[in-house]
Amino acid sequence: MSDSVKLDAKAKAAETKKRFLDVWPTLEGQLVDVLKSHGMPEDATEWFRNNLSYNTPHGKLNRGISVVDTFEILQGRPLSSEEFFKASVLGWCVELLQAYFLVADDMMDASVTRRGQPCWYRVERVGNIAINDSFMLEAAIYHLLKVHFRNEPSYVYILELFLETTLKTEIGQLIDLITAPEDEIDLSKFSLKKHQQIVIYKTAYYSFYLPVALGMRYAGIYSDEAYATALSILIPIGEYFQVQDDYLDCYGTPEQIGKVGTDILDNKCSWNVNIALQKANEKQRKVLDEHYGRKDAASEARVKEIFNELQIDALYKEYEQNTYEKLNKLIDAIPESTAPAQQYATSGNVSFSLL
Ligand code: GPP
Ligand code: MG
Ligand code: MG
Ligand code: MG
Repeated sequence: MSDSVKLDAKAKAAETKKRFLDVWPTLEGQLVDVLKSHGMPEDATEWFRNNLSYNTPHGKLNRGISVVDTFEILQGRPLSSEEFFKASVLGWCVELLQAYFLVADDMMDASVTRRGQPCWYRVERVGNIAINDSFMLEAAIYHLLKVHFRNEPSYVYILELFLETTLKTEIGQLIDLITAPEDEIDLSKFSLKKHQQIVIYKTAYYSFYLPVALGMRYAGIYSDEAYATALSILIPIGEYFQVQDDYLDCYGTPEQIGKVGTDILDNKCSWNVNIALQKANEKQRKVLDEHYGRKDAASEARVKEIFNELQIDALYKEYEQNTYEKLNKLIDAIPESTAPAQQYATSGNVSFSLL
């Protein structure tokens, strides 16, 4: 890709992000109005507004914008304002799903910060109310879909996509959690196979397949084969993305990732520990057995020392390069007939600026 084409793509992405963000206040207003229409007191409407605005619009927004991009690529022309707005509603519903998951996930993982601010449950006066707040973020999705999509032929398909993806993600979260019991640390239960199953279910479906499938449904695509092709690429991309999340949990700075990693303390079946278990000698394995998943900073530091001795950092870079090449091959192998209109396709290599 030439420098000027790259610049054009960057400018277009910045413009799309700005237009996407501009849609949010309208949707937030419509959601807060629901409580007003039920005659709720001011403190309840303000609570819901804070819940929405604290937890929904401050992320990277890749998932939400991906719906808009998919829809536009499939149209093969710039979107009208109304089309942009409606595709953005679907995108914001994906961001609400993500907000719902993150508020709950941070409680389950005992996390401290998210997107550079305290996790919602750690905000003064919130605490366990965050459980109900996460449910309300989920309910917000179905309200917006009813308001904006009830008369669309794709309505039921869109509902089905949200519901089925939620179930898959919750199954993924279940296996993530029960593979990481707090009181029964047994590293022999971990494996890369198990890790792969966890990450596909807890992350790949909702983060990568859902946004693209929504764009396809709204564009009126009915071919099962087209969805199967999308799945065959997007699940491996999602798997890569969660391996990167696991890697950064240990090696990313809080400034870079907006959160403090908890995977070692939480006894998580993460990519780092699985690779470490494959490479460790007897002595290193003993340290991992004694210190992984213990809720103290000294044990966490001992595990990090072993990770450094085993050069997990370099092994991740190698994994990343190999995966990048594999994913590009998968994309190149898609038959031309299923490829979208050329001038709007993000043809060539996948962009990995997924953070
Ligand atoms: C990422 O796991 C997966 C999720 C956020 C899905 C949660 C699903 C629920 C049903 C609650 P993670 O814990 O590694 O993410 P992070 O590192 O961002 O905390
Ligand atoms: Mg987490
Ligand atoms: Mg988690
Ligand atoms: Mg993580």
